[in-house]
Amino acid sequence: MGYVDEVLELVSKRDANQPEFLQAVTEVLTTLRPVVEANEELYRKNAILERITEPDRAIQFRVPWVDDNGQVQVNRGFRVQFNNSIGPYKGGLRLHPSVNLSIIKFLGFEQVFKNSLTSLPIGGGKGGSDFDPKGKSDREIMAFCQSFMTELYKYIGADVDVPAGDIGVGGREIGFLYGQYKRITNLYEGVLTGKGLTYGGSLARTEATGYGLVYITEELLKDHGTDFNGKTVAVSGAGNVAIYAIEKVHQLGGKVVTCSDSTGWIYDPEGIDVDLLKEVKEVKRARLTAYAEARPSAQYTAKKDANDHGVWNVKVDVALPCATQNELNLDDAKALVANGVFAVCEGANMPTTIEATKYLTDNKVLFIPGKASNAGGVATSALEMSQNSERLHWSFDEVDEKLHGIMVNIYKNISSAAEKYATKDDFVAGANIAGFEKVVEAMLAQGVC
Ligand code: NDP
Ligand code: 2IT
Repeated sequence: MGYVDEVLELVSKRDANQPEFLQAVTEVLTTLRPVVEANEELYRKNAILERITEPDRAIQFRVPWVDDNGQVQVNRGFRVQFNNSIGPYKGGLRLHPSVNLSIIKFLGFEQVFKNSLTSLPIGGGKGGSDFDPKGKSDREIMAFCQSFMTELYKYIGADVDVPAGDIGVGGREIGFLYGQYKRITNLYEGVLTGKGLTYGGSLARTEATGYGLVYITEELLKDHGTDFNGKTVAVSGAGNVAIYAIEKVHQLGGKVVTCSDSTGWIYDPEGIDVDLLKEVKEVKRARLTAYAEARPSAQYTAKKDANDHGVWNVKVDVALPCATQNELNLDDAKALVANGVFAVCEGANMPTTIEATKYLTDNKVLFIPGKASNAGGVATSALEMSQNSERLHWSFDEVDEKLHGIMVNIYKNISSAAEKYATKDDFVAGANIAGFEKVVEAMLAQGVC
């Protein structure tokens, strides 16, 4: 049996009850075959694949907090510090009832390769909790965040591990988390990114993941003789990544006609009104029904169940999944192909199932995986860390220009790795291989650790 298959078997046995983690490991290791086979003796001797699939540590803790009725609630908190070979652990915190160790490990594993692709010095980690922020008052959110940080602060630091936002964690939550870290440690340091602009945040971090996704998609389109002008685009999600992806597509001359949340989705043939969407989601924290009520051209469809992904049935040129993992399955891929989709680029982490990815790429749809196409968020987090270290503040245009350059560079690197080791335009292999090579070189240089 080859080395890749041996390690896949080992991980499947060891983590049999972690389906999302196994999915991510399978997707990465199977595409690494050409590189692993070329270096089999060296990698085996140094147990590179065994080490890269096992986190440095996984911390789990109790998060007790008091709700508005005076009742004590208990949630489960996680921080998985996956690999710090090329820099301090870096990755977001997710607050969603579905969060468990499997989900945090898959996200931490992906983050290792993504962060490497940014070309900036950041290792991979992820954390979060099964706390559900929906319907909670600001005071309850603060109580939860303070309790979460009261445990988390022991394991993080500006040069150790730097968390940020993810699903359910935006500016409000980062503010409460930062305040508690500062209060406990008495340190004013860049321990979190995505901070507010008055206390060390970076301009353009809010926009960065969505903008970065569209910058790399634009590069892909350019490389294939076209651009966003006049293109119709489907976006899923209606959160941070989705909103700023929609905004940038519109700036580049495309038209986004869909968005969604966990209960329903919008089809708006006139193009999504991004200012209205921001008002509904960022200010009012309301459902998409509020968007449809305020916008005559919009049609709202309630989801029948969690597997109802109506947005992928709309005829579009480009699809940008920006909600959550496994939200684009084989049936969705078939619908997109039947409607003649040209490119699918992932804004979310692992939104496309392995079968759907294969179907899309077998049918010659251009496909960029999230670890490359959503890396603009974490890359701009690393730029926030740089600004914090030098105690300076860069302009919006300066950060945005750097972000653009980083995304173009990622596109170049994943394209050339695909051509060198796999086939032209196999960006899944290209992203995994390009991300892996740098981490492995650092692991080998640092010896057994
Ligand atoms: P937000 O919390 O801002 O938005 C998430 C959106 O996805 C919401 O519209 C939400 O709907 C929907 N959603 C979340 N979970 C589910 C679910 N289980 N089923 C259906 N819909 C769901 O998160 P972000 O925009 O920050 O994150 C979106 C994706 O992008 C995630 O995969 C995240 O890991 C990834 N990502 C985020 C980055 C960032 O910088 N924020 C960077 C790189 C990747 P509802 O509100 O109804 O739950
Ligand atoms: O998945 C991701 O890359 C993020 N949620 C952003 C992480 C970060 O540290 O900015």
